[in-house]
Amino acid sequence: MKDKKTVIDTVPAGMARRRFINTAALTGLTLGVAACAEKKPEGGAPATAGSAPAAAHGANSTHLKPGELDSYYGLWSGGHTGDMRVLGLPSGRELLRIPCFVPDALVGWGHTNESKKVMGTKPDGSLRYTVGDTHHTHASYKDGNYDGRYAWINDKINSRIARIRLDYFVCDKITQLPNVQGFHGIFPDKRDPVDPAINYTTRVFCGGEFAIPLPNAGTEDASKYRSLFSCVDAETMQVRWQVLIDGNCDLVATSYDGKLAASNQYNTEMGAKYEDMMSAERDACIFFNIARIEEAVKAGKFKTVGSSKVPVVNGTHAANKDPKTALTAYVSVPKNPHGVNASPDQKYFICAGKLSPTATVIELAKVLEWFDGKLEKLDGAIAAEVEIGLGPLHTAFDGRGNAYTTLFLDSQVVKWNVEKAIAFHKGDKNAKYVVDRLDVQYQPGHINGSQSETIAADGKYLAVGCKFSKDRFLPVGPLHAENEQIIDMSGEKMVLLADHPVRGEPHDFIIFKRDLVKPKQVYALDDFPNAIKDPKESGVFRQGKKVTVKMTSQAPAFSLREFKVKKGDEVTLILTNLDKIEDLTHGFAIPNHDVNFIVNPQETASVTFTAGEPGVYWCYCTHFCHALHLEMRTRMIVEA
Ligand code: CUK
Ligand code: CUA
Ligand code: CA
Repeated sequence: MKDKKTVIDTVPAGMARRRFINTAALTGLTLGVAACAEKKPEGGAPATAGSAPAAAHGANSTHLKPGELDSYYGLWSGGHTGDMRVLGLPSGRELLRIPCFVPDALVGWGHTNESKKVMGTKPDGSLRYTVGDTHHTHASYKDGNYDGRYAWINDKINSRIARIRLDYFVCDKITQLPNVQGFHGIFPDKRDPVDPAINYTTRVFCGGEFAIPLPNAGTEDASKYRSLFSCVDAETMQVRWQVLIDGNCDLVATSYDGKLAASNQYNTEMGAKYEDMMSAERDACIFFNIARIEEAVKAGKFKTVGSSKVPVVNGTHAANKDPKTALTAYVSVPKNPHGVNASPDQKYFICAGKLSPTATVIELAKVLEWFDGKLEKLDGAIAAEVEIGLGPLHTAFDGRGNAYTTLFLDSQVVKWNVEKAIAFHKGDKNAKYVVDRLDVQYQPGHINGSQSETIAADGKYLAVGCKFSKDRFLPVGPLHAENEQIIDMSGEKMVLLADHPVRGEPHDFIIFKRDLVKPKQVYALDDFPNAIKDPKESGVFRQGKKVTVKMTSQAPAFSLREFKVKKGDEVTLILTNLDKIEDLTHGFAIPNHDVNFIVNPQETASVTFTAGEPGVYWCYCTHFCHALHLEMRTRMIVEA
């Protein structure tokens, strides 16, 4: 293990000498992690001798003086908490959690009727799902840069995609993908492939990772399972179409011209066990020709699966042999690749090897030539395939021609130059494409740079999501925080700036300049059809056993000082916050009725519950809003 780095740096990266990780080496993989646990803390010493200390660079720092604002937003996937987290960068301060797939106690997500409608309910009114597993998040584009309209995030467990409005930073729609299990990669298109006037995102692509029977009626013969690649309309959030493929989808990326979407495939073997999934020496990166797929849908060349009405076109090998009509192209990539990322110069897609120590650079122009029948072999689209280190996963960019790839097994970030890698691949053995290596703590997964996946990549800050934090923070029992590290990427050498503990497990994130979003800090009353615009509309309105309570809040009082209902009533309580002042949020909690939610300035929210045992229940404001916050109460009197 001690010579690992030297070996990689000196062994010629010829195709014949590639050292794939085989099944036997999987044991080594686990051992590697264990060995790291015993590794003495190195104080973040850079991997390369001669990496200068942070002070010598001084270009960028994570330190902000009190009251100073961050210069970037970060949108972080929340992982098991099923939310999106908003961070300020470079400080790394967490500013907000936007609940999406999982109930949230602070805002009452999953408790209010409005949020339940977004999340989806069973016929009895209870939530369909209360767990989630978000991995990937990306935002809408215009002219190759973020336009601040939307962000999207996936839920792998239940194949749901959530949209976040970036004016209010709230989740406003959730769609479940039909006939998909393990929805993993997600990426919006960057413009329309046909209409040049549409220079912004109108579609979001979703990769299906687990193959299942289609339709999903139990069968043990895994060779019959298939995966679907889905396209969701960015505005309506309806599923527009799906593509039946061979193999599976993992991560997703899109070209800047809008023509292609790509997804790396680690299970072209279509295996059901991990040994089978890693039996082949090469897998693939699949490219989807968006315009052709939509022509096929228009021409009625599709089927449907089960009860779903979504058109499914055939993107399998067998149906796409002729490049001139092909909907898909499968470019061969070494063993179980992970991650596909589009470079900000708009020219390349980069797949990391995971079980191969390589990165594969695929040239967009060549893939398009193949679709035009001008490139005989798809392998000709591979511009480079070079060794970069062990366990490469995800890649970020600095806009200066360099790629930064996480090496899970090496616990490093490797900075490498794309054009030099191409030169090396073409035979220039003097081309030193590896620019720098930096130890990170430990076992990094996702990586992203400021503005990295846009044409405005600015190469300032790099964030790395380390899966293991081990000794980096105070011990807090068996469950460790993960370690999100911030790196100064502005110089030749990377400089580690800061560690940040995060609750597991975020996976993916994006970082963009703060002026790209224009958040509104107060709602408009008209945003809510059930708003109570005047305190005089307050009152208790009964229709049999169904009771509607209308109320407003204005610090430090609710418009009703008390209200009466009867035991067993189905009570719907609608609360409008008439305060207009920024940051003046009120809460509303009812003891013993499982009710607690907030209303932000000019927001309306409602809850429906069954009135319990007769008695007095002090409903109180849960959000500190006023000197008389504790006095801000109303009584619910439940009569027999
Ligand atoms: S996967 Cu997690 S480290 Cu779901 Cu994005 Cu690569
Ligand atoms: Cu209103 Cu506290
Ligand atoms: Ca494989």
